[in-house]
Amino acid sequence: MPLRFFSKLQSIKQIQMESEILTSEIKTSAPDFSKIRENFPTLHQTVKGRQLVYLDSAATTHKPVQVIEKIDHYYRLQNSNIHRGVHYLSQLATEEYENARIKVKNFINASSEKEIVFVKGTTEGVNLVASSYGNRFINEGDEIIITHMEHHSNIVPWQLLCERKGAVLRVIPINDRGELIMEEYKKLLNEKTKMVAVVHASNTLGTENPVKEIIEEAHKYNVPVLIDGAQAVQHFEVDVRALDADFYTFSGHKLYGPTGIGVLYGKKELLEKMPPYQGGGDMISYVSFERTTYNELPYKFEAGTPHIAGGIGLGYAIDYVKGVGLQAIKQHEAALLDYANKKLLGIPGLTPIGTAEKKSSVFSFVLENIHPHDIGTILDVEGVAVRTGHLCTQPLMRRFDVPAVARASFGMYNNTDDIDALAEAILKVFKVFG
Ligand code: 7TS
Repeated sequence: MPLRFFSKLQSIKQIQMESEILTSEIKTSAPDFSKIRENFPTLHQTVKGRQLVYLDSAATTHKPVQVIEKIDHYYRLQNSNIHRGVHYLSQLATEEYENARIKVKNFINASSEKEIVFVKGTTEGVNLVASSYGNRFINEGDEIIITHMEHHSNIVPWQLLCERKGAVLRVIPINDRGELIMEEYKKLLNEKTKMVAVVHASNTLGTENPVKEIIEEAHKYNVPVLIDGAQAVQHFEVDVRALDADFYTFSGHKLYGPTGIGVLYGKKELLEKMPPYQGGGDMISYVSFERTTYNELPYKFEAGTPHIAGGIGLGYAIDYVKGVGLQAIKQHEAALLDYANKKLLGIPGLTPIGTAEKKSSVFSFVLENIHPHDIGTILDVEGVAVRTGHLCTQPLMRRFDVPAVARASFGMYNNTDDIDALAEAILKVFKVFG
């Protein structure tokens, strides 16, 4: 190994060790969430002259400095294309990227890293399955079951497939609290069902769906199930094998990692049967003008140069989340939601949207006679960042008979002061609108 590379490798190893020390430090003692907040530089700034209060983590989470530094480090010292170079940097980048895949595998307890396909995000994960599995195995008259609370990214890819194939979309209804009506689901399942695609936790309602039971029911008909975990993996532990999920997809940027990278988990036997999603470099084994054979899993589904820094960054985001501990994060966020319920539900004229018994840390609401966009604008002046609109769940807006909602969503770095600031800002909204 050339000397100058050796010294860089030493520094890389040192940074890795430091990161491990940091995460093990957090883990051995109960995490101090006020200290954790200090790790997120974006939060420590003023917006329009006010201290930023960030309550939009369901849209995207901020990134801890540990992840930002790793990405910076990658571009400074390791940048290279992967899977194709014998040179040192290429091998190093490949090792880091593949190591991230192993971290993902362990994070969701998949059986093999071959089952971990890197994609752009949840949206691409669903599109991959709808295109590849759907084109091969779903035909005219077949049925696909989704729920009334899906994000558009778990509706539209299936609709496109239905249009191509003449298949039919079926929708599991929800009750007024925003919970699935499981009896109706069981009635929808039949011999024609060829796929069930369900969100694990709703981005709008916060509802945590009983996905294990949903999967069990579908498997009675030998129907595969895709779980949209975009709002799950950052809030509680997910074990794809315990769930017996066939496909599970999530986005890195909602898990304290970079944008533009996500994961599609698929059971090996299913991925093996599926044709490639896109063609190009890296996904092939042999190419001639007459015939092409494809690479082994997971590369068969990863055409072209991937988001290398993103994959590596996601790996370190997973280290960070595991270092804090998902159990602790879950408890912390449940306490925040509890506090928000106590603080906000008492405000006259505020109606919550989504009151499921099992709920993750999302608080959507409407205010009497005030459009959610106006709420968002006033809150922004107060430095409080929430999301307003249909939240990419238009059918859900119609179900609750609202044009849009305002949504506060919490991450591990939020605290009760943030909720107090939100409550005060909501009172200002009422003042402004009389
Ligand atoms: N599924 C769910 C449940 C989501 O919440 C989102 C994004 C997606 C899929 C799509 O994820 P992407 O990373 O591929 O875009 N949800 C939101 C949201 O609630 N506000 O902004 C994005």
